[in-house]
Amino acid sequence: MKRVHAEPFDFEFDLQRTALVVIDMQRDFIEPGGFGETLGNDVSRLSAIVPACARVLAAWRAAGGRVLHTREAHRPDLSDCPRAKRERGQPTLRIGDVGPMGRILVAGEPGSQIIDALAPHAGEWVIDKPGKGMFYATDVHPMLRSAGITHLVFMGVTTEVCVQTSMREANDRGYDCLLLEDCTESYFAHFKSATLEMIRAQGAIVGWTAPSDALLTALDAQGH
Ligand code: C5J
Repeated sequence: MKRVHAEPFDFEFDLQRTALVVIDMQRDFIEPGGFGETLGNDVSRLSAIVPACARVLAAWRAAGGRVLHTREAHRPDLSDCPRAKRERGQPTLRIGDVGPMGRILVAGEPGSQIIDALAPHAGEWVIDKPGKGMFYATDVHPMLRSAGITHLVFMGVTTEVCVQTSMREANDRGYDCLLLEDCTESYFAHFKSATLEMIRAQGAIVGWTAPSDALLTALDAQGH
């Protein structure tokens, strides 16, 4: 068993039964011209976590752990995009419209690709999800269950939207979940800090949080 010094108390996991989940580290959220920017956000906040995510990913792979990458992406015919999601707000471009990185938030378009620094390796799970949570309208639960996964370590964006939603869905399905504090980010600093607090409150009501160094120490990978 591995033990991570986390809050509100240590997080223990068996590497063979744990997956590293990388939420939506795709160009649409991290780079200018994508979905994040069309909503009026400063996307440069999110790219700051990429080096920490890359360090964890390298150490996790070196330890032999399973990896799941998600992308928020809709079918090209938008049949899985509810009208309410497409029409809400005043974005400069809507889901499915053509932007500088192809059609916004559509599977297979350049904007939906995971950024090069965190590109999936062969054999890693990669799923497109139409919702904010990774369990909604996907095969993630049976896929993880059939691989014997019981624990999840989360990284990715944005903290209070797709990361938190996925963690809450996972928690309700019985997974023990750890969120790496410096490997997640929001367009709004106060939303990130509030989310970290509410996850670990009340005795880890949703899960645990820890800095990535604590995970690297548990993996015996400091210096990777
Ligand atoms: C958002 C996400 N923020 N990946 N998606 O719309 O968090």
